[in-house]
Amino acid sequence: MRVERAVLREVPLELREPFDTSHGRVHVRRVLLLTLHGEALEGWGECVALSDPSYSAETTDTAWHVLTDFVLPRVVGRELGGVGTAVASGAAGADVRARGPTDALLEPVRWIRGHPMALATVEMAAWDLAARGAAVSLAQALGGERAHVPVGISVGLRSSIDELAEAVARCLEEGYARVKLKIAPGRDVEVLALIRDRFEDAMLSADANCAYTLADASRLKELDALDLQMLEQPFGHDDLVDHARLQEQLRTPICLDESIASERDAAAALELASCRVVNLKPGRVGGFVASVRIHDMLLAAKLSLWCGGMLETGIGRAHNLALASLPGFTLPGDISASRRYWQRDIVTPEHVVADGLMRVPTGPGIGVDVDAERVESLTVRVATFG
Ligand code: OSB
Ligand code: MG
Repeated sequence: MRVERAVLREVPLELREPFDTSHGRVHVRRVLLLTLHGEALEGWGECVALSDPSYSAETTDTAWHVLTDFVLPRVVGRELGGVGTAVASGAAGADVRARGPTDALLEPVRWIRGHPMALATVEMAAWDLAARGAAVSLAQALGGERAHVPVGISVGLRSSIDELAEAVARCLEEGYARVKLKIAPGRDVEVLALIRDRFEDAMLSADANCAYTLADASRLKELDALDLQMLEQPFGHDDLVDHARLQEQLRTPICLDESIASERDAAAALELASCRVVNLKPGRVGGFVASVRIHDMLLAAKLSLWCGGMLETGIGRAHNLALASLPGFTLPGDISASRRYWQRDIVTPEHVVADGLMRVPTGPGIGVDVDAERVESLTVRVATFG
């Protein structure tokens, strides 16, 4: 199938409540949505870059720049591969899955350094389009096996313990299998200890978003008493060595998020024993091909894996659900229901949680319908190619 046309839109969407982490607040999510058209079908991609360079170096605006000035003009008009053999599975399937339908499509942009989130927007939209072309679900195309995936929720920093405890109680009532709490220096051990006291049996984890250094090791070791499922990304976004040093001294498993920006980083983290768990976000590593390769590597090495989130709309959540249906994603992902962030999602049906599980869509491609009219009416800028 030829990719005949690409439409990139910026759609600012207000979160139901601001989301606070150790690196700042998000209230309006400036989402970039990409539509790839081919053979009267369309594939959707969502760029996960935040509006500021706090989580990673990319932003909504750098992604817009790279996509419109360098990527989309070179990709439109080119051939998209199929996903047929991947669905058939087996050794040949594994090979095709590892290269993906986008190998030839993205060949003219391989020289671009960095910008994985911008590139993943195209890569993932292309997988959606290719899966629709083959009339299979994205999950099937990627080699997914599960019809439902376990899901958790990420709770931002709160101004008081009571407010936080209330939020945790609500999440557990809503059925989330795991609750992740954001932490920051001065808002860590004592807060988590109080929450642990109130929710003795809950599966809890903590995410520091790079807010500590090795000098905080003794403080972080106090977390071992709290029976956390994991401690996510305590140290720098590009660190693997200090994480390995901390993991040696810590019983709580370390989970890396920001530090795993590529397949190479995942291999280095394995070699150095920097973590026991990985939070894989397809946008952060450049898309599904890299994600599936990392998945296969970590599964073989018996590391635990789960799919993270980036405050996505229902489009990005559908991509994540498809990925999380692969067998190596054994821990609950940060794949919360549409209503967690949105008054009204831009897809139907909305994503819902029941008993700690979310259904993986089975329709063609991402398996949800995009409310194109609403997207159009919310669009603040648009760029069309082809
Ligand atoms: O560190 O996992 C993170 C949101 C934005 C940027 C980074 C992170 C997060 C989350 C929320 O924790 C995940 C989600 O619910 O989408
Ligand atoms: Mg994180």
